[in-house]
Amino acid sequence: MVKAVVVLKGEPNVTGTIFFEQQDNGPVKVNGTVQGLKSGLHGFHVHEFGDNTNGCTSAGAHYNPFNKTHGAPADEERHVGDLGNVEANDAGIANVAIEDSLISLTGERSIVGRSLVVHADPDDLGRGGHELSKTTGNAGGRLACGVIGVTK
Ligand SMILES: [Cu+2]
Ligand SMILES: [Zn+2]
Repeated sequence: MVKAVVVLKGEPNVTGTIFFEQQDNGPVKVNGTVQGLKSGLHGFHVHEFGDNTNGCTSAGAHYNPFNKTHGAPADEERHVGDLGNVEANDAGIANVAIEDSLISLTGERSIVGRSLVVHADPDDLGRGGHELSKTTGNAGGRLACGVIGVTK
């Protein structure tokens, strides 16, 4: 079993902690909470770099080692980092429970050392018809981020 964790920080009121777990080469379980959000959907992605030197901007683009187009988690054509959306309730809390088979905690699709980013707006999953739909899902600003690191 490999485990990883990320602490999300950014906009003063937006915080979160997300845990990752993977058994052998199985799917990665992604669980945790994000607080301080506007209610509704928020894009949720692994971005390329584990670099927060200039805030979440330094995290770069969506993690995309195979040069694909942006998509939904269930799509064949998607970035490895495309985890879709999390949904915040009326209290601004998103309870995250995702299982994803494309991200990994080891090997060539490893997300360890990269950033997890929560966005201001919904990810349109590539289907919005906006000029940014096929690269970012037009998910808007980066509210909070953090670097995914190995834990016990
Ligand atoms: Cu993103
Ligand atoms: Zn993407």
